[in-house]
Amino acid sequence: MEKFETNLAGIQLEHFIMNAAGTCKTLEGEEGVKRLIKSNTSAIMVGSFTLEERTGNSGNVYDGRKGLFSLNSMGLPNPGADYYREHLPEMVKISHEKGKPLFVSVAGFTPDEYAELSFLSLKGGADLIELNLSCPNAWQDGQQKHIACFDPLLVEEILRCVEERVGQKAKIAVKLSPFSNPSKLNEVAQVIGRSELVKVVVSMNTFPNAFTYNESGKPLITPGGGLSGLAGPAIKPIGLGQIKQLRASLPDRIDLVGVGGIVTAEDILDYLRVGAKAVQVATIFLDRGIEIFNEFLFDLSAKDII
Ligand code: RRO
Repeated sequence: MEKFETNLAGIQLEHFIMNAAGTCKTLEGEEGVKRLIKSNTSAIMVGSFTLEERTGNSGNVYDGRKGLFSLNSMGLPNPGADYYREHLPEMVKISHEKGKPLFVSVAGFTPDEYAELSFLSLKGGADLIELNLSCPNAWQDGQQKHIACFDPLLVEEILRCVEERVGQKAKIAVKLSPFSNPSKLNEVAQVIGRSELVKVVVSMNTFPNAFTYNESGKPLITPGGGLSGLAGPAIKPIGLGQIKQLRASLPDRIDLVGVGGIVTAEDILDYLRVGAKAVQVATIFLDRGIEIFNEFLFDLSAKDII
């Protein structure tokens, strides 16, 4: 697998394909990690997790048309910081025993929460923290919470607070939403590029507030009146465009991870061609399960890659 080796933030990876946040189920315990260590993912991404435990949104929260798109409004279901404080060391241990780094995605509702969550994840032994600046599905009293990455000043403040708490050398990634406004993407990239804290940018999260009806003419997804995060093959060209723009805007020292609509080995190569060093998969993993990593690696072996 030598030709697939890569590294992110100086962390050596056996190959460049891993699961995306939101796909490793930790609500019921460490089972998600135990399942993923049996797979051929190169790293294990857990979370996103929040300070408080959350049951997540209710009703139909994940659906779609296989091969076209998925929609979700999970609403950050996770067992909260206390659970991670207790169980993260064991998750890290079993991942490391299988030679897989453990990455943790954290989602704060304030800059201080991002700082606290990063601190406790690093203390628990996580190899990399992914600051989820792009969750589209947090609703409270009928109001949708801000998506942090669309506010450059807020991003700056989050990075400042996290750096103050964990130090500049910590291995920190940020995960962004897709930007439809190129100047806004560039503005946020400038903020990130100025921070020595960020070593990796992950793009992209789901496209916020998509909507469709089911066969009975009702919103397909229940929470938020049906407004939900769009993922899957439909968004791949957007994902490639985000990585291409980010590669042009960010300093070379920042590694890029591409996510969005990967279904085939060719899709992975496309992300690498536009500047990603690794990729994450969500929808295809949820559709097809842990075997997907082996299938990608098998298909890639048959191709000429540099
Ligand atoms: O939990 C979710 O609803 C969710 C999150 Br945190 C995220 O970052 N992206 C997404 O599509 N769903």
